[in-house]
Amino acid sequence: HKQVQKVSLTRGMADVPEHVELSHTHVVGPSQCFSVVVQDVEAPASAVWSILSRFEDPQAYKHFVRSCRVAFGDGREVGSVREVRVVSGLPAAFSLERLEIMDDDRHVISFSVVGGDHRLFNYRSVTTVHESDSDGKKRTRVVESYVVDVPVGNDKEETCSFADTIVRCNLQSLAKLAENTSK
Ligand code: A9S
Repeated sequence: HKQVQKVSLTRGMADVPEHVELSHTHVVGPSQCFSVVVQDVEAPASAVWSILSRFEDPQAYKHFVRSCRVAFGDGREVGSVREVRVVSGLPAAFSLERLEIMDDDRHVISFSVVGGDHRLFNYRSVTTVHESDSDGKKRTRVVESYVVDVPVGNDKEETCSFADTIVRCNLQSLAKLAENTSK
C-alpha cells in the first residue's frame, strides 16, 4: 500500500517557535513533493504581515499575478476563494485558490489551489512570519512551505524547482516591499 508521511519542513532551522514548526508540518502523499523557502526581511513582522495577509490582493507583491478577484466569501474569512489571473508566458492563465488559515495573532496564512488551468494540482502552501533575535540582531523571518502533486510526466525535483522559483520570487518581492514601506 502507498504510505503517507508527515514532514516537518522547518526541522533543523534554528530558533523556530513551536507554532511555526507545527504550521509547517505537512502530510505528504507518495506522488507529492514538498519544499520550504525562507526569506529574512529587514522590517518589522507587522509590516510584512500587513502585506501578506491581504488574501484578496496577492498582486501587491506577487509579480506573476496580473489580477485577482474574490470569487467566494469576503476575502478574509477561511473558505474565501480568489481567482488569480497570471501574466502571460507562464504555463497557465488562472488559478482558483481557497483560504485555509488566516491567523492574525500568530501570523500564519495558508491557501490551497482548488482549480485553474495549470498543472500544480492540490498545491497547498503555508506562510508564517515570525521575529527572531538570534545573534542579537532583531530580524523578521518569513517561512513558506508547500506540498503539491507531481504531475504525470514530471518528477519531484523538477516540480519543486518550478514552484520554488515562483515562491522565492514572491518572497523576495515581499521583503523589498515591506522594507521600502517601513523605512
Ligand atoms: O502563487 C504562489 O504563491 C505560488 C505558486 C507556485 C503559484 C503558481 C501559479 O499561480 C503560476 C504562477 C500560475 C504557475 C500556479 C498555481 C500554477 C503555475 O503554473
